[in-house]
Amino acid sequence: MQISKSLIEQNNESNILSHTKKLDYLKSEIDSVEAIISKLIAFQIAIPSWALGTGGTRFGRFPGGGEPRSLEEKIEDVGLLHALNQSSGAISLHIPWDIPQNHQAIKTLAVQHGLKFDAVNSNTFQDQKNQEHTYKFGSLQNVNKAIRKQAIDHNIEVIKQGIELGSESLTVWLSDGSCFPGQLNFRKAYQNTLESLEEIYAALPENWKLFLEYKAFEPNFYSTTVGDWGMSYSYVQKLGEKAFTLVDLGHHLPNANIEQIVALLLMEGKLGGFHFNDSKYGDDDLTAGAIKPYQLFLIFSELMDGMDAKGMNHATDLGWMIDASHNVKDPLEDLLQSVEGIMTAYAQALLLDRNALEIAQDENDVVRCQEILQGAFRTDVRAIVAEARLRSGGALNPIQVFRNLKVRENLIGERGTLTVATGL
Ligand code: PSV
Ligand code: MN
Repeated sequence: MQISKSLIEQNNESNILSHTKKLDYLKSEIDSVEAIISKLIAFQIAIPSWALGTGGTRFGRFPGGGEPRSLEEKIEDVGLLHALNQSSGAISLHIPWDIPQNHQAIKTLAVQHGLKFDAVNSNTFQDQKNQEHTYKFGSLQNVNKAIRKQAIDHNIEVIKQGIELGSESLTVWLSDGSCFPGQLNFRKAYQNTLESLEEIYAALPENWKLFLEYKAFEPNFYSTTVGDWGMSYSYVQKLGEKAFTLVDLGHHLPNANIEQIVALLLMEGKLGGFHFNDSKYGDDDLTAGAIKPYQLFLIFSELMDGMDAKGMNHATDLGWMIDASHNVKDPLEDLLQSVEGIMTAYAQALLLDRNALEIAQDENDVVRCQEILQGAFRTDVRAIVAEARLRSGGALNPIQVFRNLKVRENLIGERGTLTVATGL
């Protein structure tokens, strides 16, 4: 299914009056509205190929039907999102879930939908059919050299796939670790992992980046070999200038101060990118901004402060991606909400009067600091975000259009009710 521009325009017409009223009000209150809109238009958030189907838990899965059955259909789904919001212009593939049969045809299809290929992701956390060695006791950390080599070779193969598609980064997330005290020698596991990563790093093309994602626990429950930002930082620091830490918002211990982590990684030149999602308890992979929108805003405030201090380009100098999926929403509606949540936090952070905040900080005026910060957070910027979509040819209200056009019903008609997308 494809959504035509004229259908989006028709729907926009029914919303334009109330939208213009809200936008005019914001323009009368805020000087920087036009500058914020330009930045929002340039900002794109990559969609993970594995979030297009219904996620599940180990207790069950309740698919809604019409899920993409192939890489081609995953690209079509991201194309639908991008047509609606004009902010999801990239897809991130997970190998081997998404191995292209014909790279040129896949690239052409992506271009037709206005999409680029974001980071490619390797998978050494599952055993694949016909795989020689098991990753039960880890991959890059494994005590067995042949297993480490198999995992290294897989990552190098993923880089090759990415080169064919025009991707420019590899994200490595390892489930490596241990479930019980004494199971693993921490120092040996670290050393093996580092040496394995060095071999993968050596296979990176000149213009590529390697993102090393950390996670506190799960599936290992006693130790994780890249368990937090400090560990990831220590590896990427040793690997070299093309290696960076990737922050997945759900991968911290409860109440971690993620905005501070982000600020320091950025200051050290080692922040590579994000996997956005939200959570209450663990790696819940819920819609970005659904549970802790203030945290998302604070993260973006630190990002803007740190990126501007280094003269970085907001749109291109970090990897922006969603990593969410779950059981009870339509996955495409959920992704539309996640993108909206991220754009809202970005717009609010752009609104923040950082000069005023700095003066208040330097005067230790804690009350004023909070007033300034929360003044930006509590501004309803939805009309600004919608205007950015409108100007780039998207929908004022993407979910309303998705529902009015019966996109899910159409996808079920095309693909059937029993489809299962590959991936988690
Ligand atoms: C692991 O929990 C993770 O966040 C990594 O990014 C994986 O590649 C992804 O989820 C998919 O399982
Ligand atoms: Mn992730």
